[in-house]
Amino acid sequence: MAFTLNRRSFLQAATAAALAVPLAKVVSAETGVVKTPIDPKGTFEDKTVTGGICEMCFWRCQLVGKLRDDRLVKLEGNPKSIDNGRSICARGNAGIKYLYDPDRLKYPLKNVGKRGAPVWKRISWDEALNECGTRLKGVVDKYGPHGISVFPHGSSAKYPMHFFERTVGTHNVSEASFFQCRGVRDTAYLATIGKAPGEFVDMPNAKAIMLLGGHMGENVHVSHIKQYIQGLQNGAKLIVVDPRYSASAAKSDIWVQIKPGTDTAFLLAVMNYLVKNKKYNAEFVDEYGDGFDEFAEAIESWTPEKAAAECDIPAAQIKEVAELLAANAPHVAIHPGRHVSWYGNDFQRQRSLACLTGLLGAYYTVGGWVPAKNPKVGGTSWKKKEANHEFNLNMDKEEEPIYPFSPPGTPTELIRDAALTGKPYAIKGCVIWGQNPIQTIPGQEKMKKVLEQMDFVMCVDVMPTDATMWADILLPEVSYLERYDLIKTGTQWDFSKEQQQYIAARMPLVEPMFERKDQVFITNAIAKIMGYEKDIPVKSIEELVEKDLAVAKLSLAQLRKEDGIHLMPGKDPYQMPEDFEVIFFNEDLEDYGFPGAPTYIPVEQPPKGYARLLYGRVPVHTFNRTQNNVWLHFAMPQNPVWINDEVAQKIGLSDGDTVELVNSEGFKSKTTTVVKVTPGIRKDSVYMAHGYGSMNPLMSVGVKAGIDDQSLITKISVDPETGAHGMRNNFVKLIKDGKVLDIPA
Ligand SMILES: Nc1nc2c(c(=O)[nH]1)N[C@H]1C(S)=C(S)[C@@H](COP(=O)(O)OP(=O)(O)OC[C@H]3O[C@@H](n4cnc5c(=O)[nH]c(N)nc54)[C@H](O)[C@@H]3O)O[C@H]1N2
Ligand SMILES: Nc1nc2c(c(=O)[nH]1)N[C@H]1C(S)=C(S)[C@@H](COP(=O)(O)OP(=O)(O)OC[C@H]3O[C@@H](n4cnc5c(=O)[nH]c(N)nc54)[C@H](O)[C@@H]3O)O[C@H]1N2
Ligand code: SF4
Ligand SMILES: [Mo]
Repeated sequence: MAFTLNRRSFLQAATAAALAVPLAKVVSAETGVVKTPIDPKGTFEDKTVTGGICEMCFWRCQLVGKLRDDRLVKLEGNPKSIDNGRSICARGNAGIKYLYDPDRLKYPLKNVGKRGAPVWKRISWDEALNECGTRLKGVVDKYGPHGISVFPHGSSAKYPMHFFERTVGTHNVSEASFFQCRGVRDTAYLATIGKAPGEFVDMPNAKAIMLLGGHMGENVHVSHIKQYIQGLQNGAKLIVVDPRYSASAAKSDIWVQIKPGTDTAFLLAVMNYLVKNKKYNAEFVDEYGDGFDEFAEAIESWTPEKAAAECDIPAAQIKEVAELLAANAPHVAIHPGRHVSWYGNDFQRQRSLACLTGLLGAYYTVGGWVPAKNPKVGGTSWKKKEANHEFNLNMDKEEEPIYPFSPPGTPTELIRDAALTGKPYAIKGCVIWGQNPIQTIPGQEKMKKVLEQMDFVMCVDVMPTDATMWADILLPEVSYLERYDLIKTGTQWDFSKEQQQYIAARMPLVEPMFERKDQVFITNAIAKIMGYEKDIPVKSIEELVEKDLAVAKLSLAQLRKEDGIHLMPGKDPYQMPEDFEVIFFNEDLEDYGFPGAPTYIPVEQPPKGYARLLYGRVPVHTFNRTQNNVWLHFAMPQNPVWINDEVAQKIGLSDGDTVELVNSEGFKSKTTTVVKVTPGIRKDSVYMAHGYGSMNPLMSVGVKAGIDDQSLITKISVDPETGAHGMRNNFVKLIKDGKVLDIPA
């Protein structure tokens, strides 16, 4: 493979003094302890292997790996990458600890205890696959294909998801990336500009950037962070709307410390101010806008003063934000956000962001919203059979959609309610693949009941987690460093540079260890037993990747020659499609009984004595999936709960105090964490990082570290247009030394 670095030539260049130190044993004069400075085993030849693609999170940075004696000793960004380049984040770096984590799943396991309190027995792949196939077939035979539910996430879950959805024929698929993450964003922009927005903001060239609840720097996606930093370095003004003094707020020119849940009111007032003061881009709106007059009329009551009262911020600040955006338009990057499942009123907020971008004329323009134009590759997978709408839970009796702006799949709550009531039909089979529904979906106890009533639960994972405890059969998958996988495409994100596109396919950096298998092997074997052998599209994961690459006239062999990344000339990023329009007032929405113009829907406020529970990312973890990683764990072993300093003082809490949390519905945290006392959070809210507080004893590092925010998110709220979850409607008190502390108003 390319770039083979020679360790020996490095050593030759080292100083004589350094070489004079024997590589054998060094005995410390003080302690007498024998130390081996460098393990002298092996050849000292580090081999660099290319073609890696990270999946410590879903951004999929391109990697190279350094191998010593066939063991991966270091991960780095692929120098050829025009995406992340040589950089990877803390989590990406810690991938080697993930790969070699001794707690990882190694063999197929059968639960001979109870779901939730498993007793594991090692079984053979034949036995495991046979059990999965026959039990799932049993469910299909008895209840129909719709009797199966699927909870997938991640690149390896696509192939099995398509099998169950397209070939077996169940609609009951709930993807975490849609219903608990960005689905609302995608469909709200679809309803406004006809396209899901990604995170396509030309931040490097923006004169102003606005982040609404996005906290870049804590939320880390390498190339995206590079764009953001480049924008700031180039002098972009930064507006951050966040109830908390986030990493982004710390870099902002204007920090809007908004009252949680009121963002739509804020955005309506900003837009109304622009319209009333004729500071919007009238030329752009005339040319590309649709329904502008109805829109302007619908939002006209939103004066800065009215929104200021609702959002608990100064009216002058709303005007300041509007003026700053207008002064820099159209070169303004209004970030569409990513995790947008906040309150169950989220579609309206996302529509507002899309309309604001339109008012500023900031689509397909320097520094505005500019979608990546990626190269085409194939999409080989299971063939779609005719959809059977009769069993689509998102259709009512009149065949009208319940959530007409739902992202693909079925809203999670519809699946869970059907499973629990048996109406309109029973759901008795469950496939969990790369998702942790116990900690990802609100209503943990509800999720457990859903799993309890299943006839059969299978789970495919790489680690033991809180979700794997609910499996009857638990299958170990090869990790992202041990497998071939889906293709990643992208473009040069810095539009001031020569435009290029790239194609990369994930290739293993090391051989699979133990008995771990890949998605195609597992899915095909189950499909065969279930009677779908003739539908199987490919025999191996390599064949799947080869077929997809062939569409771009590429192959794995060719990619290997090109150090894992194929580069090609790019397109003009600012070229706008001919039929582009911004739908300010959407009549389809009206036809379905929703407001045609963005509308503010207030949320419930904390009851007396409680604070709202907010959550978000930390740089060194990805949800729960990295909690057992020894490097990342020690970088941030628990998730301190942020509390306002004045509030803390009143209730007698000091920085570092150990606390538990209890919510207004009586659910108490199962573990403890510490308090972070800070002026950087509003008095009506507390904040903690998501993903902590695992309860699986097989996670020897991450178990019971910090508090699981999801265990306190028990109030279920659902966005009426999309069916996606809202998750910030829960209210908590803190408990210290057994004493429940009331949060002062
Ligand atoms: N309370 C709360 N809930 C949230 C969020 C929040 O901030 N707070 N965030 C939401 C968001 S934005 C998202 S995207 C979702 C994420 O939700 P999930 O995708 O469920 O997040 P993870 O906790 O990473 O769980 C993923 C599971 O996949 C496993 N896994 C990792 N790699 C592989 C692999 O290669 N193969 C297989 N088979 N399994 C693998 C992990 O071990 C883990 O069990 O959560 C959402 N839910
Ligand atoms: N390190 C790291 N990076 C990640 C991930 C990870 O797990 N770890 N996950 C990736 C994924 S899948 C996603 S979806 C993104 C998510 O990243 P983001 O889209 O940035 O979402 P969150 O982390 O949920 O954002 C939480 C922020 O919203 C603020 N907030 C809370 N309530 C409100 C409110 O009512 N109004 C406003 N304006 N702000 C509010 C919080 O204070 C916090 O600063 O991150 C991605 N990047
Ligand atoms: S942002 Fe970090 S964790 Fe995510 S893919 Fe890139 S290196 Fe990996
Ligand atoms: Mo997400």
